[in-house]
Amino acid sequence: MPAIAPFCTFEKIGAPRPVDAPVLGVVEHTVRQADPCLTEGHPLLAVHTATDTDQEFAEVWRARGPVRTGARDGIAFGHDGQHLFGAARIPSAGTYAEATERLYAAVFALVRAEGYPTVFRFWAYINHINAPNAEGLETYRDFCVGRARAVHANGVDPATMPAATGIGTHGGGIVCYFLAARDGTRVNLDNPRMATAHAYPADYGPRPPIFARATALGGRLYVSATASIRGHETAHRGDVAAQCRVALENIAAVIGRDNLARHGLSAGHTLADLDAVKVYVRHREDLEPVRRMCVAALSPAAGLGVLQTDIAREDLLVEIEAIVP
Ligand code: 3EB
Repeated sequence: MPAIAPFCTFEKIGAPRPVDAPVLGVVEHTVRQADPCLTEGHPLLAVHTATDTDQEFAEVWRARGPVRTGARDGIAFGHDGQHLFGAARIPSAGTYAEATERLYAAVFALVRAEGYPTVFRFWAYINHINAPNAEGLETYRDFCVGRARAVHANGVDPATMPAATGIGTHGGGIVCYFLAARDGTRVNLDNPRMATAHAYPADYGPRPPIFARATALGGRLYVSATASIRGHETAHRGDVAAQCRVALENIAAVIGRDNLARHGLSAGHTLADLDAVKVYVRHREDLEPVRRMCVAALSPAAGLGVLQTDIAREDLLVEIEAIVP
């Protein structure tokens, strides 16, 4: 029996948790940022992705048994024998490529050393993501340079890089967290409607983003932050409702039966199967309309968090990530 991959629930920050359900890691989406730390037996970090306290929630990753914690190269981690959750932060700086390369290299080294070689989900929250860095390069592109260098310098095949979120935060620097598995088969999925990110043309930056559109592991599907992109081009500039619709259509395409069959998987899912949905909205006035569109498309039982952040491309107004549990 392959191990069941971990799942997260969205809970009220500070709400009491049952003692019989150990926690692998917690990410608080809040109106402030706090460096990763080890507390109450697991890693905890706070990301400034909310602009109002009514957007706040805690993303709680459950463990399958007792959790051991540690820290290495600035990465705080928790692991339960099957899965590892790690978190780190790069402080505010004029350029990020070097520190990003070091951080991803440290992640690759950590998961090898601890015996969880299969990374299956990455998140990176980047301050001033659309602003130029000290050398005039957009900060998101600066981040992509560092990640690409780390992938190549460490002999990692770009096609093995899993689903990811690369998005804004109002807090300083870059906050990163990730999940890795001891064993189990990871299948990275392309989206038939979208170009493979690591094959984007050079107009999107000196080095491409490197992530999969979704990753299947242990019976679950982790869907990357997904936007209104067709091929490699932004669709519906300036129209948030149309962008939200295309983002949802793109997610439906990546989790659907045809796409899974193309990747050798036999299941098939629809938007009604999604849970742990995080919706990132660029402009405050778009929060409620986007929330309403997502509520209409999702199961009423789905965990849903709607946050206000900047997004990796200046012309993207909304981005959506989710899990098929
Ligand atoms: C895109 O598709 C939009 O750099 O890890 C989405 C998900 C995006 C992940 C990343 C970036 C990342 O190009 C941006």
